[in-house]
Order: sequence, then C-alpha cells, then structure tokens
Amino acid sequence: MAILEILEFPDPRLRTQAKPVAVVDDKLRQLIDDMFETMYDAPGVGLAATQINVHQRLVVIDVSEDKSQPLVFINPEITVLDDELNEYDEGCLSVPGFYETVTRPKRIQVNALDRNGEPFTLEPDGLLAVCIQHELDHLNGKLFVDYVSPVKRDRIRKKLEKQHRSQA
Ligand code: QAP
Ligand code: CO
Repeated sequence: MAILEILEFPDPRLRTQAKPVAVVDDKLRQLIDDMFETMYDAPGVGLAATQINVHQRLVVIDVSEDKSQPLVFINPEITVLDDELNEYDEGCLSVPGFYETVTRPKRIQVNALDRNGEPFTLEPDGLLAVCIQHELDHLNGKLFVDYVSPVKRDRIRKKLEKQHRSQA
C-alpha cells in the first residue's frame, strides 16, 4: 500500500483525457488499493486516477462516515434520467481549501465495471450522485472550478499558485 501524490489545480496534467481501462488485473487492483489509502488519508470522499497522474478511466468513492462503503468504478458511463437539477457545495482534493456551489443533474444511472471486472449498474442519489459526476469530470479533464465564474476561478488559481510557490 502507498499514499500517492495528488495533483493540484492549475496543474495542466489535470486536463488530460483518460483512456479506458483495457484489463482488470492484479496490478490495477494494487492501484485501486493505493487510491483508497490516498483518499482516506487526505481525507476525501472521492478520487479519480487523473488526480494521481494515472490517465485511465478509474474512480474510487466512499461517501460513508466510517469507510464502510468503498466503491470502485472502472470505465464508468453516466445516463441522466430526468431534467431535475441539484445544487451542492463541492470541494476537491486537487483544489484544497476551496468550495463552490455546482449545479448538476439530480438523478443519474451509472454503468461501470467493479474491481473484478464485472459490470454493475447503480442509481445513486444525494452526495453519491454528485460525487460520481464530479469524479467522471476528472476523467475528462474537467474540474468543479470550471463551473464557477472566470473571476472566482482565477482567484482560486492565484491563491493556489502562491501556496505552491511558497511550498517549493
Ligand atoms: C469530490 O472531494 C466531491 O478542500 C470529492 O482541504 C466533494 O473528497 C464531490 C477535501 C464534494 C461532491 C461533493 C477537500 C479535503 C476533499 C478540501 C473530496 C480539503 C481537504 C474533497
Ligand atoms: Co475532485
């Protein structure tokens, strides 16, 4: 097990389009375990492979309070079920310290492969539905700050760049 480095906005590698996972093998399961360890350590509720600079379509999520509901999504696909929207104050391990309201479809269906390569379907609601959409955006090089005004996004970018400079 290992804790992996999480890329932070505005790192251009976060803009990479991830490629489908071709085979679900022990090497991938090792990566999945490391992603859970990294997410729980942060602590966070969701982590996409993009955030640890692995550009494959893989997401881990656990929205439970006690690490009791680890979920793995390999090659996830989302279908929006109706027109209803939902607002949520989102954060991101790649944008530490910043939260903004994002509007997304409320009801979705998710199709993905699990850690054994078996297909499954889920109709999540609440925070899980928000989180899956947020994480799938990462696989497409998109961040929650892309949904806020350019002025706010720039303010966040400048603050994080300043922090990164003082850390260097
Ligand atoms: C994505 O985000 C998410 O700013 C997962 O300083 C979040 O785990 C989807 C975190 C909310 C939907 C709703 C953020 C940790 C964790 C921070 C996270 C921070 C430390 C974020
Ligand atoms: Co995120």
